[in-house]
Amino acid sequence: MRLRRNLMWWTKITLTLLVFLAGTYFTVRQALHDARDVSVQVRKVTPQAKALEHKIIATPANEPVVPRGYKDWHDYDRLFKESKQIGPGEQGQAYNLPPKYQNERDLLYKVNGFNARASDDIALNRSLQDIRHPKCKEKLYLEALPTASVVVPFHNEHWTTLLRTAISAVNRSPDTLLLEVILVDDASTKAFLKDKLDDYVRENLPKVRVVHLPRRSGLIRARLAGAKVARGDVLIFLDSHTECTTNWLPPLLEPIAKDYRTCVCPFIDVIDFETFAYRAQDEGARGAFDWELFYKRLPLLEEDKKNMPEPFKSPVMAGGLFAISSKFFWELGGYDPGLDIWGGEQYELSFKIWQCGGIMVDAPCSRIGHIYRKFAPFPNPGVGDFVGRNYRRVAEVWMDEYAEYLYKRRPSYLKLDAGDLTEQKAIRKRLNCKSFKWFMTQVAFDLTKVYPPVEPPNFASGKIQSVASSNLCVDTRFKHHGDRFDLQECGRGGEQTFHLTWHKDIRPGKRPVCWDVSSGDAQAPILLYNCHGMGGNQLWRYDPGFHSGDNFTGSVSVMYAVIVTTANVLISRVTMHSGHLVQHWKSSGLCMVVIHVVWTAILVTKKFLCQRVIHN
Ligand SMILES: [Mn+2]
Repeated sequence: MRLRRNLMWWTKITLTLLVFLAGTYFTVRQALHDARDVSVQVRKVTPQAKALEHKIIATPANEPVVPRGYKDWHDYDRLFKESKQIGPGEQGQAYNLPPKYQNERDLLYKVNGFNARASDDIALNRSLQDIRHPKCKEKLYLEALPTASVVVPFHNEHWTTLLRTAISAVNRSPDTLLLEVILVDDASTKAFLKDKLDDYVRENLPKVRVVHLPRRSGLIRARLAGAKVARGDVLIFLDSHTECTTNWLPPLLEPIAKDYRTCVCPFIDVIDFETFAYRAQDEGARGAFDWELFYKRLPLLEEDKKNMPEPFKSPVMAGGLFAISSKFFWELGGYDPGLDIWGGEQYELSFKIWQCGGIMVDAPCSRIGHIYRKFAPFPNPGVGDFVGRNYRRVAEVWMDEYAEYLYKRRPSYLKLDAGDLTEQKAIRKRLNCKSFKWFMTQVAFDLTKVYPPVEPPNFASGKIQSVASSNLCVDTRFKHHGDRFDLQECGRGGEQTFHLTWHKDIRPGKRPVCWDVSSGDAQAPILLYNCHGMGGNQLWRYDPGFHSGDNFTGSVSVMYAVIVTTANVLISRVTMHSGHLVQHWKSSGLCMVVIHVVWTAILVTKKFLCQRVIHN
């Protein structure tokens, strides 16, 4: 017993001694090491060195403090080099192709739907102006960000626009973050997209590779094919005629680094289809849809505006450009492989993300330009109403009782065979996803205010007939977005029935085009424009008690009235003069007629002036 206690005592003493000796050894060693370092760094302590040392220790308030774990990801060397670049389209400026290339231009326009000949004169690594929110320039992002694979599906893309997509992504990404750019050739028929592309990429773009699909698969399956071979932590899908701008990548990756179930969309800017000028589309909006599943946008929330340029929540993505972790993408089953060609996939993925535990945000500091084509140059590869079939699949699996609102507007979808939905419904069950009602009330909570599931009735419907020449009626003659229209003989074919809808816009027939005045000129033409249902340039109202010359006691100070010349339907500014409307056009010498409206649906005989009202 005693022996044992002695032994323990000796052991304790020995251990304490050992710890003490080891401690002394390391302290002395560190001191010697430090002394050596100091002797190397400060050979002679000059006043300047002292000041410098002081500055480093006591960082003045105006110097940026980089918090631990964060980093300024800007590539300042590249930014400086790009700022010196000059030439066609440089700094994102418009490039006007010299007229001598008109023939080449026309040929390439036909096959691309944009001015591809102009693109050919613009450097593949052209510079762009920095149009980001000013605060983006100072933003720091996590140092530890996941790696990214960029997936770019294409079918018969033009050479220079395709390469500019890849090169802008590579050049403007930190080397450590961008693993690869995968170009997925969806069975293109242009010869240069085969061996020539493979050779070019092999020789010039080590991070880029091309995957050729053996047969035409459509956008959705081409994206899936690219995603399957991607090795990065994050999948970034891009369109094949885009340009990534400065520091676009870290803002897409950071929200995913913080929570892998976040899907992030960049701001999509506009590359002009004619001149390749780079400009903003807007400064942000939340993605939405109407009940025919047309993509729409909702205004930012007050808190989103206040937090700019921090990422804000968005109910659905536009579709073409987004980042998602590979892990989450495949947990969700990727895209429904039963979706054909294109259409509806952006809703399928968006609903799935939200309903199955993820979130979707837009990152204002990540901006990518996109060429919106003037027209679609390719024939549709799909059979029958493939978009309708896709919508039906999405509605059946994800939209619950809200699917009825779609079918009510598109009864033909009920007759389409959507195919086998077992696997998709199993995913929803397996991931314990929430209901569509949850999505509509918690995520897209303001959507039904703008796009009510059951449309309120029109305010009025009928012909718009000239009072001065009662045989003439406004006729849009089935014209399209961007077109003007005029008067025709009443009842002579054409498109002469109009609706003043509950959106307070005017639509011919049942088409989603609206009367729109985008110019602020005193006598601006009224054009047909895709309806946005948000008032603004498309806000019209009528005042049944109002006739020209009447006293006007409304609260608005500037009013416009619909007038017509022999050739155009115009809008004209009318101003108040001591309580009376002064009609400017009367003194201008032009031949114009005030249009009176006969709204047969509501007021069979009463005539009144249709006004467009600008609220100051
Ligand atoms: Mn596109």
